[in-house]
Amino acid sequence: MLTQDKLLDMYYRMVLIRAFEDRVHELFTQGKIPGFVHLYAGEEAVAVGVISHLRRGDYITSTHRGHGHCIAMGVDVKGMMAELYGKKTGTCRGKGGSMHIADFEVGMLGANGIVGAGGPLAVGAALAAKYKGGGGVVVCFAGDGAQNQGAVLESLNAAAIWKLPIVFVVEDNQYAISLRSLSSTKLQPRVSTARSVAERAVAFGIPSVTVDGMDVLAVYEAAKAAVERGRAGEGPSLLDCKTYRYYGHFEGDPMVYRSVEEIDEWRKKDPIKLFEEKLLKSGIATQAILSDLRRKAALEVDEAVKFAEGSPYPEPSEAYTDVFTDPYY
Ligand SMILES: Cc1ncc(C[n+]2csc(CCOP(=O)(O)OP(=O)(O)O)c2C)c(N)n1
Ligand SMILES: [Mg+2]
Repeated sequence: MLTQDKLLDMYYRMVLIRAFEDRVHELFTQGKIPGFVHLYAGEEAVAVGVISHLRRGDYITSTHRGHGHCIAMGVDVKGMMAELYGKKTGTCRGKGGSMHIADFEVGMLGANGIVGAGGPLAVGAALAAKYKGGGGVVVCFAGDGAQNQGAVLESLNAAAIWKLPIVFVVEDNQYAISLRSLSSTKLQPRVSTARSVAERAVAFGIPSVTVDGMDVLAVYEAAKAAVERGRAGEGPSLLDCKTYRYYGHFEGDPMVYRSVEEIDEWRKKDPIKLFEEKLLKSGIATQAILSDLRRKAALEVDEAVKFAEGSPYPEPSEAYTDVFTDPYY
């Protein structure tokens, strides 16, 4: 049974992700944030629904669209915003940017610019967790497009054969850049003839379930069983979460491959609105409590922007510190 505190904490994390992403969209448009940025707005229920089961010592691997995973894991948003600005006070001292935020302290093994690269990292972390004992679990977030990467398929196989404590979370936001990757049944398949990753998991002997990824409580319930399986040493599971990204693939994407009507349809199923309705209807929260939490999230993001803008860039002399690049190679 979820307590009121836990439910409101989940709500707060969702609105904090949304506030962060909406602000980053504005800041990017104003030219304040350099580099590539992929926003998670619309997909909040997936990260929060799953990560709400994790405890200290568990790990996640992430994607190029990693801000939501970071915030749900408890990465400090000031450090995240400074990282996006390329500042010295960033989570990775400004050297990683949006696509490479990692914070091992909270179990966040890193966003990743290489699609599918989280799979092998999750296998490694889960092998370590199994070896150490103690019931640690690893969650591997990956997109629908990533499911067609060889490394991800090999990771599913390795996890199954070694009975690793991994929850593979597919964030099926309907697109891999501009292509419908898996779920389209009406169109001629251009990427894969598989209709769902959940079906494909069966071939690996991995229990899987398809989940409404816009409903945080549905994700939470599905993840509960998967995380418990992992902790009990029963091996991996896969959650195929149907969701949608509100912004383009990356900031600056002209989005010619989808219609405004399609975006509006999904926005009607907004995960935050849906959760609000449930919290109000069940008497867990009042409008006043929810709007206070939204205000608190907006303030936290304001503070993060102030912090980022007031922070220095790394010195040119530090170009080769805190990175793995060998300048003489
Ligand atoms: C190995 C590799 N191949 C291709 C790319 C280029 N690329 C970046 S994101 C992306 C699509 C990923 O789609 P999906 O896994 O569905 O994630 P989403 O962006 O929808 O969250 C591609 C092909 C890459 N970064 N890495
Ligand atoms: Mg996708």
